[in-house]
Amino acid sequence: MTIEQKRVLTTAIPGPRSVELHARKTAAVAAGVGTTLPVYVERAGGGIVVDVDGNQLIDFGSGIAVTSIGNAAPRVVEAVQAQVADFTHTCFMVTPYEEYVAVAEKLNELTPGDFEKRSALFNSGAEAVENAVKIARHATGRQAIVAFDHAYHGRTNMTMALTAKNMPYKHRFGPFAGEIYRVPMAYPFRWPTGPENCADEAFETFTSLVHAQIGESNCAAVILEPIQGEGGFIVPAPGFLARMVDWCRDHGILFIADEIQTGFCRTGDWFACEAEDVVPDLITTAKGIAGGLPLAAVTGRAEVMDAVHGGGLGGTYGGNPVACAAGLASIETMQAEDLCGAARRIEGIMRPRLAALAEKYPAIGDVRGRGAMLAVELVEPGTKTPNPELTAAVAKACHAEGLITLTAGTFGNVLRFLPPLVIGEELLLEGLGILEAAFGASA
Ligand code: PLZ
Repeated sequence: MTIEQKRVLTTAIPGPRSVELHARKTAAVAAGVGTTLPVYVERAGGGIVVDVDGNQLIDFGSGIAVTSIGNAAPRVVEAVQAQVADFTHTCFMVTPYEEYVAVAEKLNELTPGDFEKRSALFNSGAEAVENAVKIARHATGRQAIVAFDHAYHGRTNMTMALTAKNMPYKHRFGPFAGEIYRVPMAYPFRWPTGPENCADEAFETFTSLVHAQIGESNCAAVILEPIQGEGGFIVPAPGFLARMVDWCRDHGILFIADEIQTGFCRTGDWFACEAEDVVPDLITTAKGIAGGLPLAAVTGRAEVMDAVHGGGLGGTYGGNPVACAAGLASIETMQAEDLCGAARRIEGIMRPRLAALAEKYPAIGDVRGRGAMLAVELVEPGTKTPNPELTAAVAKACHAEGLITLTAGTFGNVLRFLPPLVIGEELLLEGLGILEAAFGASA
């Protein structure tokens, strides 16, 4: 069923049915599972989410960068319906099927690097990261893994250890997995000596820390999101990524690009590494890969991936046939509808409006991101002191007007925008208008 691409508010947000459901949620669901906006969803499609009270909200979140091709996208619906009627599960490790192989072939073809590759499929981003670490350690015979400040890699034990932020992800959940080392991020806006020095100094700090505290020959891999997601859409200072990866290669250290949030057209390329001509040894993907069905992958150099003995990788559901059918349909949609181009067009519309907003409101300290992955970082005017209160107030004001926006950042002071790549221009502009009004009311 197609949903009219129009914002409609019939009740307060959240409406009475949502309030009722939320009371049931509180009584039934573990308190640790949070809620950004307690609006209960009935249907969704394109750039619209329809709630149980009949409100139609504009979606600037895509379920955290997942429904890039739109919710219930037609090709995905059709492929899933057909697959679910054929068979739902056999376990690929028991009796395999073509859909899994076809997804692996697509990933090997679409990811950066014109060398032979292999892929393995999993269920979640965190699981993909866990497996990338397993593979890197096995292939190199080394243990240390280097992660960055502001990194987010998941909520399982290993990926919690890789994730930088304590609240809410790590607090009282230790002890964490060992042999994880952290280095400063090349974060231009907050680099102590200024953005112009960021790439060089961050690179020097990186190499000297790896040398002095770990030893290059003990280091299996470095993992980095080419644009950090949960950490606040931090784009590394230009040049840092390429230099860091070159240095790693000289020392036999693998580079794992965590493209779980940035991948699949989100930043205007198939993968964010491409903008800097960086070729990872291993790349983790999830989220946008399958239009909302749980699918994730590790893709990498054949010799690294194949280093692991037969039976060393897997899981009951990894590469489930229904998820694979959705993955193939999603990739087909991205290709047929040129969604990389769509992400660039979204940036072309949003970035000037965000820049103008920053001119008007000195609380906006930085506008950044790439493609349809854009953010503003909020500070106390004239300083770099984070302003999480204003961030929360603006997000809340947007929610009340029927615009789904998300926050992010180590200091909770980043408003991030992740519209579906198929969002219509009118909705995009209306959403921006709501955001501007929210600043007017809160800043
Ligand atoms: N790596 C770069 O962005 C997931 C987290 C939402 P999973 N980001 C959304 C939350 O609060 O749990 C993410 C990511 C990057 C890994 C992950 C983990 O992916 O599919 O959530 O496990």
